[in-house]
Amino acid sequence: MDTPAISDRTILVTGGAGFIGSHLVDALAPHNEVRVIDTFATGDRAHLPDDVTVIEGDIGDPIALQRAARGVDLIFHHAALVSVSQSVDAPRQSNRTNLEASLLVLEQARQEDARVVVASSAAVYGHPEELPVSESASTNPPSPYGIQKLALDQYTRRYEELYGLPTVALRYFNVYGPRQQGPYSGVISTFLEQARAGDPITIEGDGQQSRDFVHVSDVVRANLRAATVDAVGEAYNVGTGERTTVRELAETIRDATGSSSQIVHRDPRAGDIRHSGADTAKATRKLGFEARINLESGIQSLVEADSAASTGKDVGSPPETNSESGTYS
Ligand code: UD2
Repeated sequence: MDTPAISDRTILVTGGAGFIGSHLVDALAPHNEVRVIDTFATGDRAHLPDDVTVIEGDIGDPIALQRAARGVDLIFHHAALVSVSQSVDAPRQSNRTNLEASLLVLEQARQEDARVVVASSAAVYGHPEELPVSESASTNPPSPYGIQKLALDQYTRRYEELYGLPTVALRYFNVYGPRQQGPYSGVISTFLEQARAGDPITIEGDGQQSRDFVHVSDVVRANLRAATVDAVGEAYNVGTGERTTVRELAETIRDATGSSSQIVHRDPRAGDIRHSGADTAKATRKLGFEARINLESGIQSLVEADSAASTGKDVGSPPETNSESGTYS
């Protein structure tokens, strides 16, 4: 199914200067009036196109949020404290952004009668009882981050039931791609950095744990579909349906970079989830979304972008490995 073009809308992207938000802004800005609210604590102004309106502020500040949301007809809510370990260290602090301030965003959407697409997470499932994990699986998050995302995910769906607001929650699996950076940025960017530097690639535990890695450009496409889908008041998995072990990932990255880094093992991460993988059937059927970029080509394009940056050449998006065929390989 083709991704709908969204045009001539007034749109707010919370966390729009962050990793996922800024890619979404890139897709929207040419054809819409786009506003971004961001604290720039982790977001980067350099990632924003010139023609967006930027409100530097916190979504927990009702005045700033009101100003940002006035007159919008669509809100993509991506502002969050994304670190699971930080949420364990300071649960109230992350709860303030991930839940309390997020409720302000939902209330503001209600005020403006705007559709809201909310960034939820595979973290809501906790340790899945069955794989792949479907949206109707039990939810038992072990971390404050997961608890906050689960509450937000439920609020998002209930806002449709209670107030008739068109809402969609997107449960992201492990998202990767350009602009992912910083200490909480995820295993792919960490391994790439280690491989490029020739440092040891550090696997936590035995490396047999697995994840469903989804490219940020696919995540953008899922958001664009959520902006127009008829089936609102729902949560959808956003993953590829393919699982890769951390060991395989380390080897793929070492090969793709041509690095001579050693692959080493250290202690497993406390509370780590062993396996995570999306059942994509509902998203395919009701959201009309299927991931198109497989892990190898996604990593390849990150490696090429890096060498192009050092030679000044431009590289496009990664090739789509599944257009409409339903086969993902
Ligand atoms: C991801 C999300 C998190 C939450 C969670 C839901 C990211 C960055 N985080 O956490 O926000 O939604 O899923 O369950 O997407 N690892 C290594 N070496 C390293 C770094 C990581 O072996 O240097 C391992 C780590 O122990 C884990 C796996 O790689 O088994 C993935 O780690 P991650 O931090 O990229 O993401 P995850 O799944 O913990």
